[in-house]
Amino acid sequence: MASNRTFTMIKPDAVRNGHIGAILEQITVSGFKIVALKMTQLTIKDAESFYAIHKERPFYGELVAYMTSGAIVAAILEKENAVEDFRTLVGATNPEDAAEGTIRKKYATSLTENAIHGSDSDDNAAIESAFHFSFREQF
Ligand code: IDP
Ligand code: MG
Repeated sequence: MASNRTFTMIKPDAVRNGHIGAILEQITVSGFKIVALKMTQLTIKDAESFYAIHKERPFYGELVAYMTSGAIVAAILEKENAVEDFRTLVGATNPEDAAEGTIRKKYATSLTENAIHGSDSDDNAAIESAFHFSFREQF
């Protein structure tokens, strides 16, 4: 059964470019309820472990440098079929390929600096949520 929660981060480029409010608005009008929220900054160790699955990829160093370059906004979102529906709202990894109206199409800077993260499975949503939020920070 699909879980009803997913995890997101508004990434440093979107925070720097002043898009926190617009992105949170688009998320909530699309039917997602925010059940955890914080502004924070990843350490290099945080980013390396969060993206450990990409360790062997050529862009890993660039990705870690970018993700630690400024503040992020982390959130847990609730909606029926949350993981899949949120990936649709976020759009393709490369903003040039992202569908019209998606968050990456509207707010991403480049393939690496692509504005927002969305968990790719229920298991990863749970792992990533626990990475950022204690039990009492999840409502
Ligand atoms: P996703 O965020 O759409 O799930 P992943 O393949 O999991 O995409 O990649 C994680 C992140 O790494 C992307 O969101 C993007 O910031 C960056 N990234 C992915 N592929 C590339 C690439 O080919 N070049 C540079 N950066 C990339
Ligand atoms: Mg991914």
